[in-house]
Amino acid sequence: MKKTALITGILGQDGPYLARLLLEKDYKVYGLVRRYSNPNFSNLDFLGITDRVEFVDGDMTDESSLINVLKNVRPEEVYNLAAQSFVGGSWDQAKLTTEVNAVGVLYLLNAIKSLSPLTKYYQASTSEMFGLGNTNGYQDEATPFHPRSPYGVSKVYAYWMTVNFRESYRLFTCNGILFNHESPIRGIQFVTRKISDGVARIKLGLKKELRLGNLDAKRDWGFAGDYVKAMHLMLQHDQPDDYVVGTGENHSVREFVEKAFSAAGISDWKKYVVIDPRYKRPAEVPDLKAKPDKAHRVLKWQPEASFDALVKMMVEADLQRLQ
Ligand code: NAP
Ligand code: F7E
Repeated sequence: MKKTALITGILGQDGPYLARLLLEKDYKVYGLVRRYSNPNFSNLDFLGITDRVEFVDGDMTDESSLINVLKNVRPEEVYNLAAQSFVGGSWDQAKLTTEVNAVGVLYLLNAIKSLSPLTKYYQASTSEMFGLGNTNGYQDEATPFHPRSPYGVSKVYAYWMTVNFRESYRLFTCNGILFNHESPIRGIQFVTRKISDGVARIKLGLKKELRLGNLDAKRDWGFAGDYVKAMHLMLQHDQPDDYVVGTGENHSVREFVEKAFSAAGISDWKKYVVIDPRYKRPAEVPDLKAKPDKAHRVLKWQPEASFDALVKMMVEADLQRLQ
């Protein structure tokens, strides 16, 4: 019998990489899609797997739709990747962000508890929960949370609900506390893809400048294709637990910009970059760096793509797409 998995957020960045991994492992993959007149399957198309996923209708803000899906599918594994995931937009849409990222998780966990209590659950937690929190310059599972955005706050609620359902009802629930991970199908609003797309357009003469906010922020950037392997490993372990997942190395936005222009053969990046206060945030997370020792030790997980390889992969993909 094939294993079955339900992925929420199947049309985003991580959903398609995870779906591809599970299909390679011979899973039957269901993807939760909310109602659209014109759903956008381009990220699944990019990986060539759209036809191999079975889509089910549902919305994280509509409890009855999640109950129906759980009743009909009864998956062995649920990967909850659905979210309003753009930090920068979460101040303007704080209520929506809370309803999807926090209350939606409560609906999903309740549905699992009532209808399919043996289902293993993965919660897409995030380094944004740490915010200003750090332990000697890095973040690990013991670092206190100090979120700096409505997004970060909503994810802290979801994190603790995931822990609480494990402790209260003995459900198999795990938090993957993932640091930033990117790819050629990263959403265009996020800084890495905004840069790779902008650089490719400048290179091809389609654009004259790239407008950005805070270049000093530092992030621990990895490749999404590596990170979905950690999600899967968490649910295969014999005990449910929470894990920090990152590369252990960080870089500033400025360094990403420099490398991206250089990958396109442009050396004088300062000529093209304009600092625009519209892209600065009311409260910034200045510096994130993972200490993923537990994931290395317990899950035997290691990232493969380097920072340089990631930047190059993204710039080359955007050049190819635009050409
Ligand atoms: P993403 O590209 O923004 O994808 C999120 C998906 O959630 C989208 O497909 C979106 O659907 C779906 N969604 C939004 N609201 C929904 C709702 N009300 N009901 C059902 N689905 C809804 O995010 P990602 O980068 O793949 O990240 C996956 C998850 O990991 C997110 O939970 C994110 O917060 C978390 N995370 C991401 C990172 C990272 O660096 N990428 C790091 C840590 C944690 P539509 O396509 O219909 O809009
Ligand atoms: O910003 C700075 C910005 O939007 C990174 C999400 O996946 O990862 C992501 O959240 C940094 C910030 O990602 C621009 O101020 C400068 O310091 O790419 P980002 P994020 O906020 O780190 C975490 C782990 C998640 O969980 C989230 O879901 O870059 N920055 N100039 C800019 N950021 C953007 N977006 N646009 C700019 O023009």
